[in-house]
Amino acid sequence: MDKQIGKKKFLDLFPELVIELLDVLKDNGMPEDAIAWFKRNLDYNTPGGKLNRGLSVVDTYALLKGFKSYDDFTSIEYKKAAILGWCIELLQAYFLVADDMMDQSITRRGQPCWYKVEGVKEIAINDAFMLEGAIYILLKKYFRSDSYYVDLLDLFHEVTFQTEMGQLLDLITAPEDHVDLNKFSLEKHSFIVIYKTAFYSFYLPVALAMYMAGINDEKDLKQASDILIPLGEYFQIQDDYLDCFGKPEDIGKIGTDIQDNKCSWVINTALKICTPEQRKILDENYGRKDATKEKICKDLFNQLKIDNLYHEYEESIATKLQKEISNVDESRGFKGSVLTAFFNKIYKRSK
Ligand code: GPP
Ligand code: MG
Ligand code: MG
Ligand code: MG
Repeated sequence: MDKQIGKKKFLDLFPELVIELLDVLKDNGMPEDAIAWFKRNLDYNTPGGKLNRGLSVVDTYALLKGFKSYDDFTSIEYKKAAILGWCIELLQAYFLVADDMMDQSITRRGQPCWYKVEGVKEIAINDAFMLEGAIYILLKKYFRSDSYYVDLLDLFHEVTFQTEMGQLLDLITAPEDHVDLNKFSLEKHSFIVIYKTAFYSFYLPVALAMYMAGINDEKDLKQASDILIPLGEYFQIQDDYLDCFGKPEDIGKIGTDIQDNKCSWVINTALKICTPEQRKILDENYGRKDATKEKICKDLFNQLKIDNLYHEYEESIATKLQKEISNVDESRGFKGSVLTAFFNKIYKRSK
């Protein structure tokens, strides 16, 4: 399976899906300017990321079916797998448009956040809802008569709600006007990130591909989630680490976690090892909308050698996950290689 070809094929499908989605507005008699607005929303927010989640649906499906190249797909089979992938990318677009407003972020994927674009502002809230709505238009159009249609609907609804629960906890643990580092803990962090990231980014792509491939035994779905959820937790810990220590040109966004008072892995790790004097510095400087105070926190994180602890964590979780992947039971058709592929995509990432 050639990566470059895979990405190109996947991206090539997107304009076609946009046309089909715009047709729904046309069929409803929406005026030209509204159709053009929805098109710009779709184009600006959906395809510009790494596309890891979307591509994973196609790649996972291919692995489960034992395909060696994209030529092994029938054309409708490829299209359906890729549409499931684009549905996750739409879900992600929906989340990110909304998340950037809630986090008051400035840039995303190397461009201004959608709500920051001239003339958009709060309309972005409705735009986020419409990105979500697009998922169900596509699912209905392509999967309505498949036996697993209801499983797909259920899965999207369940995972969306899990993500919203995680986002809720993320937000109320980080109020803007009141910093209380006693509210934070690594246990709470783990809960937040599993809910706000791991379900939709890691379990969802694999579960979708499994349903489409007809490998849907509860035991196999559980085997997948038992490894993908901790893998997703590791991914969000990387996101937290990179928010503070990554380069904006690598990650395509400017970190906001310190100023946003986020319950991130970095602050939680610092709280665990800091002296009472250092704790006082964090109490007085973390979570303030002030670049000087942000810098004081960053300097302290460097002094505490958080990056060494991060690399230690990374090595230990990697070893543990690889061992678990090697123990996967493949007797019903599920394959450990699906999980290895995910692991390899994120291990030691810097963007
Ligand atoms: C990202 O966390 C969280 C999400 C994408 C879930 C949002 C859920 C909603 C229901 C809106 P983050 O804020 O750490 O991501 P980033 O660093 O990319 O802004
Ligand atoms: Mg954010
Ligand atoms: Mg957020
Ligand atoms: Mg982040």
